[in-house]
This record gives sequence, structure tokens and C-alpha cells, in this order.
Amino acid sequence: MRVIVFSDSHGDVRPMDKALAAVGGAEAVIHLGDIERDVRYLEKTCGLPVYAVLGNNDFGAPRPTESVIELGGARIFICHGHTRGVSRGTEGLVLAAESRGCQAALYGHTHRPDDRREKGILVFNPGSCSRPRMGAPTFGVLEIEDGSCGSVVVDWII
Ligand SMILES: [Mn+2]
Repeated sequence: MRVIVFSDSHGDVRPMDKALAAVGGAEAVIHLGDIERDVRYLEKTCGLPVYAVLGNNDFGAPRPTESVIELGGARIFICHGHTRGVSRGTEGLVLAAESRGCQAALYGHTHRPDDRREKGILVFNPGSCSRPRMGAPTFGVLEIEDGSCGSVVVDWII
């Protein structure tokens, strides 16, 4: 199954709308936090299941900060990343995913895309779809088949 991954939209939902229109065949959307208002917009408009966590700029909403979701037979650890120190590296993130038996660890917060494997775990950050730290806005696409995750970061020229 195909899953679109956003993070750090920070109040600008237009890039998400464009990405959803451009990528066909998606069956779910993941938003990795910052900001929660944009998650509520997705839930109202995109017509797909939305899985989301709170970012460091999200307060008080009834959502988790970290979560394990199951999609396409894969266990996926999702978090914004600030609770796992991702600005300094992904070691804590990978440990958290590993200890939860996950095949993938998704995070945001850095506004920089990441798409690697560590200890056999997909370590993936879609970057920011509206406020990239460098280069073009980006989002991510996961392709999950029989419990294994392929991935790609998509550069998005608005
Ligand atoms: Mn953040």
C-alpha cells in the first residue's frame, strides 16, 4: 500500500493539497507534527485515514507524541522527533523503533529529509512540505508490501 508522509507544514496546507492531488493511489496519510491544525484540515478534506503525532509546537490536542501504527503488515514507529533528540542524531529514535519491533522509524522536526536504513530499520524523514531548511519543499511516499517498507523523498517545487 502507498502512504503519503508529511511533516512540519507549519500552517501552510497548500503544498499538502498539491501533493495529494499529484500522487495517485495513496491509501493513508501520516503527518509527523507541527502543526496540529493542519492535521485536522487533512482529516476533514483528504478522504483517507490520517495518522498523526504532536510536534513541539502542538499543545493540548488529544493526540499522542509517539505512536506505533500497523499498515500493510508493517509496524511503523512515528514521532515528531523532539522527544528522541533527533536534532543530535537518530540513535535514540532507532532504539525506540527496534524495542517496539518496528520495521520503520518516521520522524520530522529537523525540516531535512532523511531516507536510510539502520539495523535493518527504515529511518525516514519527509522533510518539511512548506518550510524546508535548505532546498525545495519535500514530502515522502512509503510503499509497503508484505510488511516491508520502501520509501522515497519527493522534492516539491511549489
Ligand atoms: Mn518541530
